[in-house]
Amino acid sequence: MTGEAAAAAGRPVVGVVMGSDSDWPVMQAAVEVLEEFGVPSAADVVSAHRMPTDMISYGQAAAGRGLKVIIAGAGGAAHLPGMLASVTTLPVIGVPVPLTHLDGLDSLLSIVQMPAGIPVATVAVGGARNAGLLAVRILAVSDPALAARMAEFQAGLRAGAQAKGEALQAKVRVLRSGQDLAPPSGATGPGSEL
Ligand code: RP5
Repeated sequence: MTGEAAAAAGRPVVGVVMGSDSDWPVMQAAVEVLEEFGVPSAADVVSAHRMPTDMISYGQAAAGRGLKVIIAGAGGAAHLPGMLASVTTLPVIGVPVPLTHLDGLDSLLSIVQMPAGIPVATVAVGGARNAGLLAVRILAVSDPALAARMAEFQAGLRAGAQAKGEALQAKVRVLRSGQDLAPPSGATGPGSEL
C-alpha cells in the first residue's frame, strides 16, 4: 500500500517509536502535532537493546505497511533512530530524549553522529514537536493540501511573533514616557534622568 493510500484509508503514515514508555512524556509532542495536521500516526515502544529483533522487523516492514516517515526517540545510548535508518529507505527523524544524567547530551551525540551513508535527521534535545513538524513538511512535498496547512501554520507563527514585537514596542513606549521608571522625588541614580 502506498503512503497516500494508507493515509486515505486512515492508516498511519508516520511511525512514532521510542525506546521505552518513559520516553512518552517527551515523544507525545510529536503525536500531538501530527494530530493537529490530521496526519495519521502510530506510536509504539521499540527498544533497540531490549528487543533488537523486533526493532529490525519494524524497520524492515515500515515502508511496506504504508509508513512514509519514522520518528524515533531514545535516551542515553540512543541507538534506535540510527539502527532503524540502517534497515529502511524511509526518512528517519531522531529525537534525543533527555535522561536524568548528562542533560540529553549523551542522547544527542548517540543520534546525531551517524556514519556516512546512513542519515538521521536529528532535532534538538527534547524536540519532538519539531520532529512532528518536519515529518509534516516531508509529507507535504507530495501533498498540496498539507503544504497549504503548513503555510497557514507558519503564517500563524509570524503573526504571533509580530504581536510579541508590538507588545514589546508598547513596553518601550511606556518606559520612554517615564511611567514605569518615574523616580521617587529627590532620587538619583539610573533612570532618574529619564
Ligand atoms: C532508552 O533507555 C530509552 O529510550 C529510555 O530513554 C531509556 C530508559 O529506559 P527505561 O529504563 O525507562 O525503560 O533505551
